[in-house]
Amino acid sequence: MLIRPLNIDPDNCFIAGAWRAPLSGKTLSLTNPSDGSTLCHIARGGADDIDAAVLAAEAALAGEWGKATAAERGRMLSKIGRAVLKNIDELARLEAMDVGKPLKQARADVLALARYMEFYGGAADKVHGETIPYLDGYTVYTLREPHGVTGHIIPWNYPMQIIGRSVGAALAMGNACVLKPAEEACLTALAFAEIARTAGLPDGALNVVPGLGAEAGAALSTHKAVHHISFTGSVGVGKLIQQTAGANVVPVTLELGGKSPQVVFDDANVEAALPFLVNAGIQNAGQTCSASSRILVQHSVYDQVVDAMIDRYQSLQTGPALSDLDVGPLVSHRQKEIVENFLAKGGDLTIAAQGQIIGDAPDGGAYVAPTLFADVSPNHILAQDEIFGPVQVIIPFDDEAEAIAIANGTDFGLVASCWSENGARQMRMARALRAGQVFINNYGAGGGVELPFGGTGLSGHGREKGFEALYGFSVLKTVAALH
Ligand code: TAP
Repeated sequence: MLIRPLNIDPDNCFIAGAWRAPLSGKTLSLTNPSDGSTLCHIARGGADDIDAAVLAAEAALAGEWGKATAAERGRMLSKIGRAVLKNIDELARLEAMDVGKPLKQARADVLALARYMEFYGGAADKVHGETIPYLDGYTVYTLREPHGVTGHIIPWNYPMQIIGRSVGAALAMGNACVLKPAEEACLTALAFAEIARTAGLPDGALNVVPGLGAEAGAALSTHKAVHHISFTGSVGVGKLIQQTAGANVVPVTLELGGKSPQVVFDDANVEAALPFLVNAGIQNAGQTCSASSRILVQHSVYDQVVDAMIDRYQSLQTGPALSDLDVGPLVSHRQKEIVENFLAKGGDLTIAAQGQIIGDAPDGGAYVAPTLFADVSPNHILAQDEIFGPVQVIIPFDDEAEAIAIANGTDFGLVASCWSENGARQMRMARALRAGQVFINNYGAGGGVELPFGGTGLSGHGREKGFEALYGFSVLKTVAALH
C-alpha cells in the first residue's frame, strides 16, 4: 500500500534504496491514537531483514557513499534538509496521525529535522584531526574516521527530531545507518528515507527496518557488523542494550528518561517563568524525555505560582491531533494505561487542576487530561518516577540548599532549570544541578540543534546534537610516521 504524496510503502522495509517486503512476510497494524482506527500495516522486520540492511550499509560504505568527500556528504545532507522542508505539510500530517501530536508541534518537528540536516550538512567538512608536536623525526597526526555501520534504535515520541540528531550526525561523519523506528510510529522515518533517496542519497547509506524491539531492535543491537549503537528510549531497554552491544564491545549512546525540575526562587521573574513551567510539562502530552515534570517553588512565591499554574491548566484543551489543540492523545492505549496507573498511585494526593478533554474527542482515542498536583513530597512516587504523560507535580522548598537537594534527589539527570534574577545564584545553581543541560531563566532554549544534549545517571550517557555528536559518531585514529 503506497501512502501518497510521500510515496512510502509502510508494509515494507527500506533497504538499499528500495522497498522490500520483510522476509518473514509478517506485518503489524498501526493505530491512529486520536480515534483508535487502523492507519495502515507496517513491516514486522526481523533478524534477516536487519542482516540485509547491514549488508546494504556495508555495500554503501564500499561504494559511492564511502568514497564521498566530507564536502560532498555535507552538500547531500543540506539538499535532504531542503527536500524535507518542501514536504512539511505532508510530514506534519503524517506525524500527527501516527504519534497523536497536535499539528503545530508536528510541524515544529519537521522544521527541526530540516535544521539538523542543514546544521550537519554545514558541519560535515569542519571536523578533522590535528597534528601533534612529538619527538624529532616523527610526524604525528590524527584522523577522524567513521565507525562504519551505525545502528539507530529510536522511540515513538519525536521520530523526526531523533532521526535528525542521530542519523544526521552519523551520515555527516560518513557512516552508513540502519534505523529501527518504534513500532508505534515509523511512518515519518520511512518517509524521510524516501525523501533522502529522491534527493540523491546513495543506496544503502540509510536503511529503515520497522518491527518489534524484541525482534528487529534486538537483532540490530547485537549485530556483529554494527559498530556503534545510538539508542533513545526507556531505561530498561537502555540497560539491556548497554549489555548486549557491550558484549560486542560496541560503543553505545544512551538517551533515556528524566524527571527534570524547574526551580523557581522568590527573586525570579515569575510572569516570565509561567508559560515555561506548564508548556515544558504538557508538550507532546508530556511524552518527552526532557519534559519538566517537577516544579520546585520557594515558599514566599508558592501560592502565586500554584494559582497561576492552576489557571493555565484549567484552560488546557485536549483533543484529536489534527484539531491542533494544546494537547493531543497519548501515543497508544498502552501508554495511556501506564499514565493512568501512575495517576492511581497519586490517589493520596489532591489534584490541584486538570485540563479538559473536548466533548467531541473520539471514544477510541488515547486521551488523558493534563493533571497538576501541588504540595507533593519530593519522595512521592509521582515525584520520583518518569510518568511520560501530561502530569506535573509542584514541590515547595525553603532555601537554595533544599532546592538543590530536591532537584538532584532522583536517579535521573537530564535537564534542569533555575529561575532567579540573582546572577551569583544562577552560577551556583548551574554548577550544583545534576543534569546534562541546565537552563537559566528559560527551559530548553528553543531546542536548538547546536546545543549538545544528553544525560547523567539513569538519563543515559553520550551526547547527541551540536558538534559534540560528530565526535561520538566518529573514531579518532593516531598516525605516527618516523622519517
Ligand atoms: P522502549 O521499549 O524503550 O522503546 C524504544 C525503542 O527501543 C523502540 O524502537 C523499541 O521497539 C526498541 N526496543 C524495545 N525493546 C528492545 C530490545 N529488547 N532491543 C532493542 N530494541 C528494543 O520504550 P517504549 O516501550 O516505547 O516506552 C516505554 C517507556 O519508555 C515510556 O513510558 C517512557 O517512560 C520511556 N520512553 C522514553 C523515551 C525517551 S525519549 N527517553 C522515549 C519513549 C519512551 P518497539 O517499540 O518497536 O518494540
